[in-house]
Amino acid sequence: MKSINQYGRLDNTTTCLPLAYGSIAFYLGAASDEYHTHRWTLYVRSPDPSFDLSRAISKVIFQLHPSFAQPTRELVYPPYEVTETGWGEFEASIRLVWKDEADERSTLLTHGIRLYPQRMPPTSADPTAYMNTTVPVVAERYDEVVFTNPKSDFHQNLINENSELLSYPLSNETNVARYFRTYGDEDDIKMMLAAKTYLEGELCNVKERLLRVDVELDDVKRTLLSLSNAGMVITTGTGIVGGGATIGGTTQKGKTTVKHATRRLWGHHPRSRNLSGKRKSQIEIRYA
Ligand code: SLL
Repeated sequence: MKSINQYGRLDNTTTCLPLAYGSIAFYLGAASDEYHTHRWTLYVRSPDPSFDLSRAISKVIFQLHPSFAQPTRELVYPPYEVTETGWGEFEASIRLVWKDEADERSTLLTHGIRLYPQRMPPTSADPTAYMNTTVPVVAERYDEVVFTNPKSDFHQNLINENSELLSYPLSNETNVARYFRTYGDEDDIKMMLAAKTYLEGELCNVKERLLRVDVELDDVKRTLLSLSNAGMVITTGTGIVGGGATIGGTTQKGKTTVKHATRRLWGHHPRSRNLSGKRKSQIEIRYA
């Protein structure tokens, strides 16, 4: 049982409110006015599409770049969003003003509105070719606001399950809500599995490369051995650049000794784990 203190707040309690906020920008095409090349929507929403964010928020104040007419935009009702046309990227701020019953200070978020895709295809000679009028540039962040020892009523209001449908659309813009990404365990697990598969593949490649190098090394040694048997004095040193590990054989005149270091996949010197280091062979041949 949670205890309520003299300020009407719950002791030893935190309430977590997940949020998603960001921008979705559409390029308006080559024929657009140079000051209005993009149409973008800046928004804050609940990552859970069935949660009514107005249960927590009394208003959202978006602060745009001063080049916009009336750069301060206050939204008292959801969906909390501003749609504009413009030409440039800038850092907007989003102030969340909590319900009076929360008795909490407002929370300030910042978001860099992005209009241009981050990566341009390297082969495109035409800079507008990578700008697409149908696929928007989405920049969204997931975050959680944590209320420490919240007011009891506010806490109850946030944790109560609500299976009713929202009384407002997720966005007033056609084409925006469909780009809202979903957050959930299922997606996270899929992402982690994909990452795991990728890493396993990379590991396999590295192992194969190491095995190939080992085979090459054996070839070099065999060649050296046959040369030395043919009457040459050879000294060899083979190591990993920067790692300093030496795996190799020594051959003396008349008597041949080849020291075979046991080589495991990762080498036997801790620093030979530096896989980016290239193996370097130093071969010196002197005629007897
Ligand atoms: C830049 N630092 O230089 C940024 C500023 C400002 C963007 C970007 C105004 C549109 C309008 C607009 O797009 N401002 O005039 O309505 O890139």
